[in-house]
Amino acid sequence: MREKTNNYTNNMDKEKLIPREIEEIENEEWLYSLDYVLQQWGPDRVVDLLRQLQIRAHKAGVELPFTANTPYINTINRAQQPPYPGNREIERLIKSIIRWNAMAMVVKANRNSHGIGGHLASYASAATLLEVGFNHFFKGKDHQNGGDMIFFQGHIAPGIYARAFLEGRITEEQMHNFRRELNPQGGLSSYPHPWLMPDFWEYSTVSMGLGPIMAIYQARFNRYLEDRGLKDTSKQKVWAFLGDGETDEPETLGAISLASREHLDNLVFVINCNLQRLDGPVRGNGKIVQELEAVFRGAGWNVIKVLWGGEWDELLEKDSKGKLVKRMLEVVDGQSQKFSIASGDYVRKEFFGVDPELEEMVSHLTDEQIRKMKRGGHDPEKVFAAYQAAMNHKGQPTVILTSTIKGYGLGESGEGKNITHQQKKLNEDELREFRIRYGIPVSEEEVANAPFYMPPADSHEMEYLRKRREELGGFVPERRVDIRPIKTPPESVFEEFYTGSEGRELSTTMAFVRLLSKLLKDKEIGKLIVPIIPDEARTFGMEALFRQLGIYSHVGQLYEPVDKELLLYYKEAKDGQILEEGITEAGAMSSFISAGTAYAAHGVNMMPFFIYYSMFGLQRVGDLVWAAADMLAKGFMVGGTAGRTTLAGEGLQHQDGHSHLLAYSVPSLITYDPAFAYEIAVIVREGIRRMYEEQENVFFYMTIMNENYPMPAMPGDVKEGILKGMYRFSKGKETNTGLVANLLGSGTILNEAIKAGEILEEKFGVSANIYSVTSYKELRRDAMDVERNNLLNPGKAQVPYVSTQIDNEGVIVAASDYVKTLPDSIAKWLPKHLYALGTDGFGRSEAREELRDFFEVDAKHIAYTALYALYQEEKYSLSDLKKAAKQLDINPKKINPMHA
Ligand SMILES: Cc1ncc(C[n+]2csc(CCOP(=O)(O)OP(=O)(O)O)c2C)c(N)n1
Ligand SMILES: [Mg+2]
Repeated sequence: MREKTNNYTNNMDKEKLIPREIEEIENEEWLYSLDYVLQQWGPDRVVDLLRQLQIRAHKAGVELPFTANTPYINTINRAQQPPYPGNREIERLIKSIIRWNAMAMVVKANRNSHGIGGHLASYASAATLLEVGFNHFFKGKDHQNGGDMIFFQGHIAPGIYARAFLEGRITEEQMHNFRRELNPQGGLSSYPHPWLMPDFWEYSTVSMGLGPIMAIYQARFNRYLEDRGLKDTSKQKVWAFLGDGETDEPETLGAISLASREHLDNLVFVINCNLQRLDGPVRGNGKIVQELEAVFRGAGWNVIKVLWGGEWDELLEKDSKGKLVKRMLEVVDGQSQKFSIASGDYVRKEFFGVDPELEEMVSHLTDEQIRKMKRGGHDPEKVFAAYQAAMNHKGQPTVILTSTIKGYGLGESGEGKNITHQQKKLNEDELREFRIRYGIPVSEEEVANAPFYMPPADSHEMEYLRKRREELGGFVPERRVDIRPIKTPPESVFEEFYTGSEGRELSTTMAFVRLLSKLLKDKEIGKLIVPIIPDEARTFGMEALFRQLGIYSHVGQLYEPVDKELLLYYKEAKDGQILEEGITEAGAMSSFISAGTAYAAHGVNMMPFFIYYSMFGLQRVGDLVWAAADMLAKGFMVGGTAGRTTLAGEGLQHQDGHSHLLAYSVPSLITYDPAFAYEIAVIVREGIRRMYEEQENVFFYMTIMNENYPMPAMPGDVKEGILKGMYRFSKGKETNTGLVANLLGSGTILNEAIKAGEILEEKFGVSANIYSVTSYKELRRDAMDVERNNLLNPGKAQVPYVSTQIDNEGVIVAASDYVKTLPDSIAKWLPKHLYALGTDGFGRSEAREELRDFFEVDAKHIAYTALYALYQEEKYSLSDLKKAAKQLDINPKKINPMHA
């Protein structure tokens, strides 16, 4: 950058010093020419000239520094601003009352229960951004265009409740019980949680970063519904309100290029740049707005900056030399924060005082007038102009970067302070000041109690508020489920899987894909299925679906695919059904959520099947899975290439031996680790029945594996057992020793248990009952339910399902391709000690057989463990056990895979 001396400007080229007067004359000439061209021919001509200048300079060897930035001023200037359609005075009054009630609910909550938490400062800074939306933009569910989808910043919830209180949707008792949901009179959840307030909240956003990424995929899913002819969503907008601090989350910015690539002009981000996060400034030494502008413009978004309130317009118009604009840009955010709460005198000296011409510019203003010059995000006219521009913009998503003050209006103790995020209390003086500043009609005696204020129902403000919402199609947010249940496809669709593969070898993955293809052809549900794949369709043998269904692309296929002559070519189509997301599990999970909540959001029963590498699911995008549960999303998560030893060769980062353990943590996730094709068919049918016919608020997780083996026929009527989590697959042969072992296996490791049973029977005379455990989680949850019931209702003891499965005879050994915690989690309800085998420890790049030996989950280790268990019961001698160990090639000196 340029360094100034008194009379010369030191240009980049240090040799040439331009006399200051000459520089100023040159500047004026060039700027005058630009003004002339703009006036004469309009902006396009200016752009053209600038481009030509750029080329000329480039050819002459002048390197222009890259910038995606525009000046640090409002994108929409005063002349372009539309007239404000609302009644500013009444809207201000409504906003003030909401501000007061939002503040009061947090203050009260913390007086009643110290440490209950809540936030004052974030809503205080966002109130204008939201109120302009509520009064003029956000469409409710009854609007003729359909409702908008609004992802509210999670911790501004008090403001949303305070509005709903005025709207008559939330009672005063509930307001009193903010963050006290267990209160018998009803309370309010801390943040947007559909699970807890299913008629109110739609999108869970408080885990920073999830709101924005879900909003992007929601906007894209709306297009998908439209392009597939399932619903007209063309007039519905998706809004995401987020904080500037939140943009540091990779999820916030990680998918923005999808939005521009897909031309999602139905999407608007509003980033509240109050320059602060929780602990302090977001970019004290930089400028977050400029940083974000460059990022979003670079990614192809329409960027609208709303930085300065109307009070600045006059000054900016006077600023013919660009000195004010330059000053606005050079002040770093930490300093801006200081200016935002400083006295007028300080701003005059420190902001304007750096240049006599700037100082002169404000000489007619009093200190008080200077102090009151607003940030853009607090000026409804500026905000309205930006929103309207966003609504009308075509071909690109829009981000509105708006400057505000955190804790706006909270007075001395909070406004713009670094501690403001955590502030939860106001003292009497502060309450009084707040009341005066916003003109709240609360009496002097009452003010200390921070009472809620509800204007009379027939007051102008209440009539105005209701009328605005009526015209916009009803209250927001509102979650509404109005959907007809789907009929589960008949058993005939699933029956081919019940009869086995007659010796033909296939994997559970192949069986699943076959089933999915069949369901996709089903007349009733076929079109509702949304197959979602990050980038491994070929890994799962799903490429046949490319041709059958097409890969969704809004623009169709603009090229001739290289494999066009093949039967299974890579077919993209505007009405394609598959969402092939590319390598983004977070994006794919967001699509799962959009599809899985479409029954509520759109009244369309979509059925997502999200198929991915199981290792990159719950571990990689666990927080999104949690959000899906909160949002009552439905559908099937299908973890492919599962199993620590079954996915051979791929090693430590790919081989999943714990996603089922992670699945335990999500309360409404029904989880299965099936071994055979018929189990998969039973599970998927039941999933459809429970989620779409019975409309239960659950979703399903199932792992599928890629080892080939013959699929047996269903051994009798075991459907109930499959679904409850366990059934006896085969009964052991009678042997003359009277020794019995019960072997429990899951997934592909069930085959090892079956082999172990044969070894035990043939070589050691131990009769082996084989059990398939499809879900330790289901077994455990049933047992926990029963146990708790028994505890609370003594004398009426019931027995958990898992306890009814194995009788007292015989030892118990369980093995799976997952960690030992799973079988251990049901051990206390079994009649005997359970010996668990599993894949604790890191994976290895190896072949299956070696891996199963390494992790001690192969047939020989299962058989040996059963003999050891018999020895422990004193039914097998030590010397026989040692002999057996040799015979089975068990190595006692082997390293423990758990530590290795
Ligand atoms: C993933 C995640 N990490 C941390 C938090 C805790 N948290 C809540 S609000 C907040 C600061 C938010 O700052 P910003 O996004 O700028 O919002 P503002 O309140 O300033 O509008 C933090 C760190 C969270 N909610 N989610
Ligand atoms: Mg912030």
